[in-house]
Amino acid sequence: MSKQVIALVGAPTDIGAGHRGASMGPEALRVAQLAEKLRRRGLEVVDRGNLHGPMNPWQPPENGYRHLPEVVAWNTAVHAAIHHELQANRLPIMLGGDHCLAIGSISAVARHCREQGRKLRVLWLDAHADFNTSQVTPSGNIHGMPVACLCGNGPRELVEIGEHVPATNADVFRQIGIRSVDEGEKRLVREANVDIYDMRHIDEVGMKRTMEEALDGLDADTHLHVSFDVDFLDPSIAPGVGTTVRGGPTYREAQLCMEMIADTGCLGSLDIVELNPAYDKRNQTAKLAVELVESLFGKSTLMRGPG
Ligand code: HAR
Ligand code: MN
Ligand code: MN
Ligand code: MN
Repeated sequence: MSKQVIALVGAPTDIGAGHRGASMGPEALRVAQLAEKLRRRGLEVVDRGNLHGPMNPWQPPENGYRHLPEVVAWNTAVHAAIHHELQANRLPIMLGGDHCLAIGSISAVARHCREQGRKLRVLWLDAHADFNTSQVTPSGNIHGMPVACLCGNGPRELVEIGEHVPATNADVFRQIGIRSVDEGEKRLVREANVDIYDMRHIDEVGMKRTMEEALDGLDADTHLHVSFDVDFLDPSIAPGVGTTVRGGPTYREAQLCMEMIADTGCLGSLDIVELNPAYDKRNQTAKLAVELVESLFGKSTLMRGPG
């Protein structure tokens, strides 16, 4: 197989979030030299620039959803762009933007896997389960709903992005770092039997065993998608997000997580979402995210392998 090219796709919007500013995420990642750092690792990287979509009208929820038509428009654009890159055998990195955009990216990845007869595994690195519905959401913010939508539990317009309904199912997800789940959402994740490695689990068994469990069963036919919500990280190292939740993975735990994913050799696509430069200082959170993504692409901080 020829060397895989990485394609950066910017989606500068905070349309699904409860705080403004994630729209600046793609540029912050570019300023932190995401492309250059990956190229320094010998990888080929093309930057597709930014997708376009509606402005954030900053309206209250309607029927349990904030900005539903705008969220649909952005996700439709993301789906098309990510599927296009996968089709051309490139490894897409979606630069968010808030986490509602994972509906577009993961539905595209799931569609591509179906077309290629490949298995899908999604690692959802996040403080939040993002499994809310309009009935149980405390906010109406759709960035709290993408996993539910991808599993068919959401508004028709979002559930149908990507043709196949549902786009995927709860079995493919492994959620890591979870420490904030709303009351009604707890019942939904239990009913759907989502595989959640919460912070309690990481405290008890450590990141190493957690990742062994989450990555168990991958093989050469598995496409691994990583959906990296930057609020996964402890806020002491990653303050540049809209919804910080204390008690997240440390710098070393996050590095180990990324290194163990790299070791699988299965990584096929990535989202970097919820980075919010309006809450950051000196772009430190973007720089950390870039450092972790370097590890995800095989840069070990230890003296192992070709690092
Ligand atoms: N659970 C809360 C809600 O639905 C907040 C969750 C969204 N926050 C995120 N996504 N950053 O992971 O409103
Ligand atoms: Mn999230
Ligand atoms: Mn395809
Ligand atoms: Mn989150």
